Amino acid sequence: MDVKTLIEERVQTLFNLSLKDCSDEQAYVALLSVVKELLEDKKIIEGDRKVYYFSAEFLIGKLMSNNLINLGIRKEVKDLFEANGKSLAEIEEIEAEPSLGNGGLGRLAACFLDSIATLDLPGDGVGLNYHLGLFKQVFDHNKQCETPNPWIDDHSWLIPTNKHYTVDFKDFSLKSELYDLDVLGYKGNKNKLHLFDIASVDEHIVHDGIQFDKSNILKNLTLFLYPDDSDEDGRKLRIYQQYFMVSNGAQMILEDIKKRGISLTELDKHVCIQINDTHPSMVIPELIRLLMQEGLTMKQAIEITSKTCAYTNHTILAEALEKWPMYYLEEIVPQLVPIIEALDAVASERCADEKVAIIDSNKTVHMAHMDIHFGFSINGVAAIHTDILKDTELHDFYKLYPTHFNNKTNGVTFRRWLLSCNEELTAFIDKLIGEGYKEDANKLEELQKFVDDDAVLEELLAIKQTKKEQLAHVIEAREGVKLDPSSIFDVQVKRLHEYKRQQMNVLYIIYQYLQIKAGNKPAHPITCIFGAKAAPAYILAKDIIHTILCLQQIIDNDPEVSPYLKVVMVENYNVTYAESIIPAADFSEQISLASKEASGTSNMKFMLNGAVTLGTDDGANVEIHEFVGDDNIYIFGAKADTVIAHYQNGDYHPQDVLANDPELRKLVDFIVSDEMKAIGDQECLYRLYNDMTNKDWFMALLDARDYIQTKEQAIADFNDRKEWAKKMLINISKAGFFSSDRTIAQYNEDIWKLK
Ligand code: 475
Repeated sequence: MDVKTLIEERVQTLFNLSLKDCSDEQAYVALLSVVKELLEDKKIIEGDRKVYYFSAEFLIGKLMSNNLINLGIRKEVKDLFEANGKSLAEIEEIEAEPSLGNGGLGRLAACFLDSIATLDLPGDGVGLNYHLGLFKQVFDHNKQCETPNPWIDDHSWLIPTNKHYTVDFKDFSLKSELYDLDVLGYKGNKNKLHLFDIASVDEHIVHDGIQFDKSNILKNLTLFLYPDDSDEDGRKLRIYQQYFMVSNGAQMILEDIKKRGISLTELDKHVCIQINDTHPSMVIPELIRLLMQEGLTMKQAIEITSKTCAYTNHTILAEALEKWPMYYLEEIVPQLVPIIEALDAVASERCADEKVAIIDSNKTVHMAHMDIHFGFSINGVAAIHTDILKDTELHDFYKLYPTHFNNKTNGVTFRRWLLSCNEELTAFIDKLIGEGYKEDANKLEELQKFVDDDAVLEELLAIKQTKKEQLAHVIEAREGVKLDPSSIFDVQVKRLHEYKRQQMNVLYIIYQYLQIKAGNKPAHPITCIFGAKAAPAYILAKDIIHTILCLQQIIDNDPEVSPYLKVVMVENYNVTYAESIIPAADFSEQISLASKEASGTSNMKFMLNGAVTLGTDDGANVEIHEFVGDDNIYIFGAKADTVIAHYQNGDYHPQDVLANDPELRKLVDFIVSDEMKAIGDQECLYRLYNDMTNKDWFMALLDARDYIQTKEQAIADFNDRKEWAKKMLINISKAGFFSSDRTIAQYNEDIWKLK
């Protein structure tokens, strides 16, 4: 039966209505039920060897649109709804977005699952089923507040399985429940995302935002992703979550291997476990423990585990590398302690230097060190990042295991970040070069031949304009803020973190505001769009949000300024929001302090959608720069080696910069000006001001001057529409390398070695 008939009949059976007469909700429910069935019928990708991607986060976004694309039926369904007076886009809005991730690392995991299935490789995800996600951000009095983000209802994509495992903690055992999600490859077969849960979780224990009793593990284990770890109970809860995840995953893998009649001594030939940053690192001692329980010696178990596990590092920020006091582990998972001690002993035989120890002299366990000593591969996520790991951050490990280090520059799935979110651009590219690029992204290079074709350049600008108008509608509906789609859309969307330097962007806004007040209008009106959540306990990040929101208000209320400058920070930035913001961007802000952003992945999504990068030579920006050339990117700021030298010498002081640049001082001073204090919270504003002028750990003031000048140049260049359109076209044509299909092919070639 064809899809159209299936859907029409489903509406009839479920609601006794025709498609024309049913509500959008009913249409959604019927569509979901049909699509789930189509997925169910798809073959599971099989192979002798399989990868398991262990990750605390899978920021999968809504699934309907992607599933329709990968099933190859999106157009049909869209037409059917249209013929019945409905809009597929509006129906897709009904789906709740699972907020199972923070940012880059979690979204990368989701892109990877899509590409693994698309390349027809056997590979599943292993994670947790957080009922209330990360949190939902709401703004109140220009401040971030956190509320629960429930996403599971009767109409979710989760498939209950009948699989259960027992996970032992020191004081009690938990029986797990496993939910699966189907992950369908583009026009292909499927893999699974396994999300573990427990039945006793109780959403009613949450009060006052996202507060809850952190010690009540039975009720809270899978409530939230990364609950606030600013206190001890919060940190212990993270260990409970992490161990629960890896123990379930490891048990599931061993069960499967035994079912297949394979000897556990051969595990490494059939299984590869990719450890996504340090949150799943306990899988190493847990796997060793389980193998020993099955009769292997410790030596055998260590050897097999080391040949099975591979580790990806996503950050050099010390605070993000998990390390736990040994007594936490003794209190929660004492069964791992003798194993970790044994691993530490083996590691110190290999090298006695405390810098590479698993357990340091303070009895703290370094998870990354365990991953490196007892995994067979360690990779960074962009060329410069891997070089920094080898040369600086993990140099002592590199000396020990030079062949284990490798780079895998990140990528993004073009199914979601082009085909699904930018139908207009997709259709245009199809028309210009055919659809071959959908299977081989490098074919986007063929767009180069149109670089002097005026009609093509004009159409590209027209599509961008359409996407900007669409975004303006979305923002007006959600935020009540009206944007001018003829202004430049200058976008910084990502987690709020000092190293990403939203505060430097703030200085630009203040600069522009003061210029306009002084009678100097910008070369072109500009709209600065922000989207960012701050970790609930990250005070300074919240101060930056507060500052942005106060600026937004001041500028909105100033008729002298608002025709030329607008600021909008959208509430609860998430994958769905990104899907309408990114296609509408003119400038892609990638302004982290060089050396700090491991890769970045929104930079790739923006370039693919024809935005031009304004960024530092950091992360994957470096590779984007190489691909597009100097003329099609705006690079500014200190280079990584300069920054690293400043840290080593301890010779960066913001006051030195300010002493030499009185104009810059005026910009910083504005944060605590009368205008700001009239509407803002003085404590927040002064805290940020004092930090920026006395500490400025991520050197925003060092690069601010260069940043402002470079951005002014980009604004001026934007006015030459034809030249700008060429930059857009070249960016799109060079984006092919940043497809996660390429990244996954490389993981497979060098690490996983699946058929
Ligand atoms: C990098 N998240 C990006 C991206 O590789 C990079 C850490 C600790 C606790 C919770 N979340 C984290 C990250 O470290 C993270 O998201 N890292 C990001 O990984 C994918 O593109 O540069 O910052």
